[in-house]
Amino acid sequence: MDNNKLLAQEIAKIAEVASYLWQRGWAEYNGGNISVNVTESLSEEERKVEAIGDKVTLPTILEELKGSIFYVTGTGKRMRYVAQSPWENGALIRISECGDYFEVIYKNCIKPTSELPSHLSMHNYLKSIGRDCKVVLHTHPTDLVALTHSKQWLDSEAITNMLWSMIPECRIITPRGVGIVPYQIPGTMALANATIEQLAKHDVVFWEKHGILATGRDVVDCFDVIDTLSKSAQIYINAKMAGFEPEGMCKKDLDDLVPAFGLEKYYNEN
Ligand code: 2HA
Ligand code: ZN
Repeated sequence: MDNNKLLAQEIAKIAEVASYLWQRGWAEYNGGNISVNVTESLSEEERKVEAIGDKVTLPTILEELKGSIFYVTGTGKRMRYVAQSPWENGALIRISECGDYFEVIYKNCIKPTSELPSHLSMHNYLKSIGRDCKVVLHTHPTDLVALTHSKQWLDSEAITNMLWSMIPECRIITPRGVGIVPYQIPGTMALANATIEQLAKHDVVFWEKHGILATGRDVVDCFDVIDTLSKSAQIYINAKMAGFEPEGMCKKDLDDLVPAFGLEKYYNEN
């Protein structure tokens, strides 16, 4: 595993994104967590290495993730240190062949994020509906969390349309819009289940008064999605601070992006 270049590339991208989360001010204290399915980066042999940690029972059987391997950030670890030393602040875990427990297999026996059961249930769900998802990224962007403190924006359609209408890129990068989950205690399966409900229709979910969760194929892409949503929120908030209501792109300008950028496929699902 020490000489696996594909794995090293994945881990380098995770470290890169962890540094962005810290630099952006989205990762105070131990805020945020990352899980990435790296199974395809490992050889058959590497997938079978002996565990270095105990078996930890999962709350539900993960049918879709049997034998899968994830890099996960560690519980209580700081993103700024994940950026510097991903193997001191995260580990590879393997889901058992029956999908009923996980165990740490590499490189240090780091205890995974408190959100691990919820991340895994999201990976499991997205795989079950055929969505090409390898990454769950959770972070605390100040501007986006600020919006979730207003009842006005705790509405998926309202906040999606507002954020989309600030810059064209926003709709292009989040064609399924954003889902909203009312406040729940962090790390609970209640929060995970409410998030999964929203992931059926969206790739990005806002957790009221807490943070954002993005899912996708690539950890850098997930960062870009949150970064673009944050840019829209900053434009909105800046206009409000300057004392005017931002006009926003009109519906026609937003709708014209659909054929121009081939977004129809996202609206013809189900
Ligand atoms: O890992 O952000 O939601 C710390 C958190 C929990
Ligand atoms: Zn959080």
